Amino acid sequence: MSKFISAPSVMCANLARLEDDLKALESAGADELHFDIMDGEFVPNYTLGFDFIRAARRVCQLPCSAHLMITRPERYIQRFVDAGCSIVTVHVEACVHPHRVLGQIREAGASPGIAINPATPLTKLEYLLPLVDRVLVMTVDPGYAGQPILPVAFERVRILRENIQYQKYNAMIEVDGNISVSNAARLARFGAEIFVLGTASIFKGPGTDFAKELPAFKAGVAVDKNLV
Ligand code: S6P
Ligand code: MG
Repeated sequence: MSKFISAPSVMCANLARLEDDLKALESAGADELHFDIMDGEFVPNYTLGFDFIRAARRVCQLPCSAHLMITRPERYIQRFVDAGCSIVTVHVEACVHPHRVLGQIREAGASPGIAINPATPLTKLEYLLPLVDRVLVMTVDPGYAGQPILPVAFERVRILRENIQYQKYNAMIEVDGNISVSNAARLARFGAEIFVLGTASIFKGPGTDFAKELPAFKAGVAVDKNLV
């Protein structure tokens, strides 16, 4: 049976009450925290940084995963690991020498991931798949929460999963962007195992009851998976 790893997107939390939200996510059974790091250049937005991750680590024990939407991420790998990230994912479009950057992440003691935008050919990943623990397939153009899914995402996950299986690699597939119950179910059928949860799933605004929303989301996906 395929895995189901839930990765709530911290940028969608109530930042004014971060500690409450993180503790509630942890006790609701979230598997890891997804931190979106944006530099205003690779994507047209700014979000979280080192001190923010450090602060989250002080109040919550969940593994921290950094999704780096920044140009030349090799400059900051060690600092994200030092801030407490055990998973670091860089964009294939943002690295001039991705083999080197993925090696840097592994050497720093973290688990490397490679992310890919919806318009980038999957063949760009061909020589990188043996080096990563996960591939983050963007299902929207990165930069903002609350966007509609790009339908091409489904086919991309299916093709990538077939390729990973055929080559006998171990990389897991993570999906990010409008991961609603029905989209998650379809993506799971096609081979996704890590789901970034944002406004389309469990974040319903300040005061969200994660003890209710997270199990409801998982149950909904389990039901829908048999229907799609
Ligand atoms: C967006 C970022 C994502 C968002 C997530 C929000 O570029 O990489 O991780 O936080 O997509 O989810 P939703 O459900 O609002 O699309
Ligand atoms: Mg993300």
